[in-house]
Amino acid sequence: MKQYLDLCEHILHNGATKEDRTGTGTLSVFGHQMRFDLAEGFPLMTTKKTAFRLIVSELLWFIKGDTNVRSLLQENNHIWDEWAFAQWVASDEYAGPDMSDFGRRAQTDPKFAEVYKIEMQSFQRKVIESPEFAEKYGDLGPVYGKQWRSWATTEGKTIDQLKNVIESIKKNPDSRRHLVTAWNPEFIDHMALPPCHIMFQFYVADGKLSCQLYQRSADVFLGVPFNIASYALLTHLVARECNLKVGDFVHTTGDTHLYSNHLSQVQEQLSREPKTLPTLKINGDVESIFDLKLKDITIEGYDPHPRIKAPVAV
Ligand code: THF
Repeated sequence: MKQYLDLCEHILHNGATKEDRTGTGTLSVFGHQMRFDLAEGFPLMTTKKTAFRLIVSELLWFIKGDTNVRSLLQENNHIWDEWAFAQWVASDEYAGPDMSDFGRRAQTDPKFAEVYKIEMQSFQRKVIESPEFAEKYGDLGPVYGKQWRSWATTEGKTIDQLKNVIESIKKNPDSRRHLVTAWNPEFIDHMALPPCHIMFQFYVADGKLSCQLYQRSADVFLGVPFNIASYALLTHLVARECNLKVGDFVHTTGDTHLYSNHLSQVQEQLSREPKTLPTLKINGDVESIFDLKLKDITIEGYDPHPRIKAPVAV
């Protein structure tokens, strides 16, 4: 995926040094756009192994309208753990060792990293074993799933944006209002993390469905490979639902950054030669997007370069 490697080069050469909320520091550019023709193959990184299984289970979690990490943990998906853990260790009920600023301290202090690991594992175990604990501390607040499937109205009703957008694509494909938004200003303060992928729009032309995402903040090394594959998958799923072929995925990003502790990993990735893109397979026996399970969605012909590890900024 040349578009992605070009973006990495662009930030390395033109990025401004910028501090951020997590205290890690970044190289950053503002406003960038990539376009992926989904007919050319499924845009999953080939220059580093990317865990497709985690991308599918996260997207199905959004599609279900779920906002609790419990079901992710049950599928052995840990990409949202830190944000739930942050709520737990900040609560009155938490009585363990001090976990303030755990994300940064775990990177810099090996002794603390040990203590953190134990506390995190104990948190994960409690979420899995106790539905009551999970309800209280595993919930990330009104994040993506809530806004996509049950946006709260002033009249006490809910709006199912995802169902509505699928209906509108089927009934009125030429509409310019095929939108779903996760940015709900009234509830931003109640979310463990305000949404990064804010809004997406579908577009139909020549029997093909395209999708554009606006992402306010893009962690180019760790998050963006997930975000591209996730929205490419969503486009495939909605196209299948509406009997359309797939068109382009257009990825528009705001603060587009490389974390300062990801730079050597990016250099390593840039030294690698991209390979042929894999193909997506969806179980044809399952009709509705709302009934799909993890095992129904697979990738074929994926032969990436090895994984490159990097710490996630919390
Ligand atoms: N916060 C930050 N700093 N970056 C993000 O990408 C991000 N997200 C979500 C919410 N907050 C964020 C969470 N998404 C990984 C990938 C996606 C995430 C969080 C973490 C990650 O660590 N991936 C690793 C390993 C995964 C594994 O195999 O367990 C990787 O190498 O890809 C962006 O929406």
